[in-house]
Amino acid sequence: MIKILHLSDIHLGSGFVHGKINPKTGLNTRLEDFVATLGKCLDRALSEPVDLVLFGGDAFPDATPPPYIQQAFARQFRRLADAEIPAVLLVGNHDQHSQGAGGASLCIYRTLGVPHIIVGDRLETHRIHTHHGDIQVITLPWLTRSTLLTRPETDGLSMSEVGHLLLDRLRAAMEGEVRKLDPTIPTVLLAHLMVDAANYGAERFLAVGKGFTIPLEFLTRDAFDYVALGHVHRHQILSKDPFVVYPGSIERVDFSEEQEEKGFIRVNVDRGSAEVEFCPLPVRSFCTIEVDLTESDDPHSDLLSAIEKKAIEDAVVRVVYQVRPEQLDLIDDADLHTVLEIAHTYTIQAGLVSQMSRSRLPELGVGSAIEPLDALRAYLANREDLKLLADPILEAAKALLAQEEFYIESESGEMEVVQTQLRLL
Ligand SMILES: [Mn+2]
Repeated sequence: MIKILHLSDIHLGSGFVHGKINPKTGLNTRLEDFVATLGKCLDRALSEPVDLVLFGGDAFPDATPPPYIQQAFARQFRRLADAEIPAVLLVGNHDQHSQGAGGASLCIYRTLGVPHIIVGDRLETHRIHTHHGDIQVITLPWLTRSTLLTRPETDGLSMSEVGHLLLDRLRAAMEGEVRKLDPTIPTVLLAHLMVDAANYGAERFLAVGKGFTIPLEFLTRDAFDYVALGHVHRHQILSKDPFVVYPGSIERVDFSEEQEEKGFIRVNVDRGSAEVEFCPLPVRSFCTIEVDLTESDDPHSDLLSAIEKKAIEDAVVRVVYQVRPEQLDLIDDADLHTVLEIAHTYTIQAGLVSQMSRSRLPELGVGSAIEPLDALRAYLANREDLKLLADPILEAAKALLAQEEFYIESESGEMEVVQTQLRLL
């Protein structure tokens, strides 16, 4: 039996907006949180000790992290190398450089020949020796259209035709890897991808408009004893035969992950069987306090009692409240800041609701669920000053939501967003 620790989506260097500068270290506290949490994962790997660590991709927010963030990451994984525990670092979409063959931030570990660290930046099978025998790990990094197709092959094809072609190629390439496998030792597929059966979280917005989804049956093959995934930030088990698992991100990247438990996976794998256990991590909590005070006689007290009901100590807090303009003076801002001081960081968003726009925008009221495009339409309809831009804004929003149009333009989400903004300008 081989003992594995599977973690994913570290995103070291993300979410600084939710932190503050630690005066003792000069570092953003969210970087310190992320490093501490990564440290806790690897503490477990060392204390067991496990035979192998699998990282499912997205080490940093992009392929060119600042040196102090690269170093923080390297210092942690160095602990595994020192303990001679092999680790496979898979390349996620955030790790790939947007310039075609620009490489990935993680490739430096291969270039330097760091012992026991394997970089998965292509579809490839690695046979790894561990203290409890050999295991084969197939790495499948984030795929883009240019990974498997050339431009002439895709000219004139629709997005869904390109998607099918890509999947055919991937199927053939994967078949080639599977046929080379040694059937007598355990096999793990380590992949950074979007499975069509997954529930998405923040990663959908962090990675606008690229790539394609993989059908679950592509992953549930007899050849695999465990399928270790990365990319989706919400932990989920998509299949139990074999286990197909997203550990989720190790820390909350933003408020969309407020309700999600964070952790990593401990796996025991043998040829033909696997046991998995989700191990929660004690991460900093996020807390949204949303309250409509427009009908309140004493908005300040009502706001305070809404805050009191929540556990805000050391949390990343956002207070969102709605008032009518004539109520605004009744909110004591200084008092509010005093009450919120025990939070790690906080933001206060006050929304002014005039009688007129309330009647015009009932669909945007607190607590009502509404499609993003309808919300945008309602918002634009209420903004005289944006009248001329309304159509292009809606068009760009549609394209972003559809995720497809911009995929044709370039491989990089960041660049695609820029293009959208340029179009608006
Ligand atoms: Mn990703």
